Amino acid sequence: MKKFNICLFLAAVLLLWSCTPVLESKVPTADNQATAETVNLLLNMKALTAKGFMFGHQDDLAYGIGWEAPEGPSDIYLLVNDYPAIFGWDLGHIELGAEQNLDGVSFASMKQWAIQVHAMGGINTYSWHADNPLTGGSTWDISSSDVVRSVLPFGEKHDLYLIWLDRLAAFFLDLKDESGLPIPVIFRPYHEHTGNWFWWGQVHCTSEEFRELWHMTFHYLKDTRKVNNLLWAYSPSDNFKSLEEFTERYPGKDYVDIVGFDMYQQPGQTSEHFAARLKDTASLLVDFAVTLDKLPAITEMGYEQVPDPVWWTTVVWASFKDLPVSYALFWRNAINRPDHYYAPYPGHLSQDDFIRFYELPETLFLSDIEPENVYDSHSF
Ligand code: BMA
Repeated sequence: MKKFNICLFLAAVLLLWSCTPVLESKVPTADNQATAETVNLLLNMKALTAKGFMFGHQDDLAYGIGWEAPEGPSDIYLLVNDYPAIFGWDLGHIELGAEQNLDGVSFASMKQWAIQVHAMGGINTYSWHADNPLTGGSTWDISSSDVVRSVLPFGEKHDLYLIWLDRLAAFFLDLKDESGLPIPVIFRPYHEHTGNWFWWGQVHCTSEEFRELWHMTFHYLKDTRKVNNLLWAYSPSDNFKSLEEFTERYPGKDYVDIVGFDMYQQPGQTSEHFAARLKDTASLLVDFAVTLDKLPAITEMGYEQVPDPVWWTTVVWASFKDLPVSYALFWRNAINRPDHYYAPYPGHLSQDDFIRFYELPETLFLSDIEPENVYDSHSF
């Protein structure tokens, strides 16, 4: 009888165990402790690729052609009465404890704009042109190839670098909405690492060192400093032709949410040639993103001064119209460099084409994504 009872009990336990649904503990974000709103943002960005691709602009609210905040509000707004969906910012010099970034944008204002963008329903993304921690030079100081090694554990600048990461973390932790919840943002560190112009570039460190740099940054922010409002974006330059080349320095599936590349039309390059390259490279990216199960985006792009009057529809739109690219971030309309601008403004020769581009249903600006509330759960 006793034996029978034990058998019955074991059978019941087994049955119960086999019927209990396995709890899916894996969140879709690289950060397994990401806030609910951060997870929602990634899922909503994925869902939005079915609707179109989002237009992004660097430093859009800070300055433009002939104005600087508090004037504004934005070169894009002045043209189309709407804002970009994606707002790019750069954190270079946050590591120094400076009040302004390397382009003279105040970090205090940048925080206010991040809060404004979030409240309007837009999305913030941050790059980080960090100074050279070994030489004290700028982000473009490539005089030494020991820099990455020097900031890794046991390196001579490791302790300094952790202080830099503390300052970076403090900025992200300070991004709070009106109810005190952390604002989810995209972080795109160590960009264009397959080029050689930044201290973290390809010829200045080994693949292992680059990956270790990424892992260290990721874990320090996420685990030590509890920054759990970041989507992590990986953005090499556009010089890859195969998945092997694209992932040569890839930090790994658990460290990345968005994969992309940076690509610029060069002076003297025809729009036809550039459009063909952009389309091919974006198609490769989409294939890789599917293979890697990540969200594809053009993390930076542009054509300085946009000298082609129909560039927006014939190059940008034509390249992305059939691809599930999440967004394309166009670079800044610099206030401190008169010839250095990448978005149109009222009176620019490409303004009519940009308005046509804006009106296409599949180009997504703020008014297109705002009703979706990208920070809300849509019962995923
Ligand atoms: C570069 C240029 C520089 C700027 C840097 C960081 O591409 O726009 O003038 O300092 O980005 O924003």
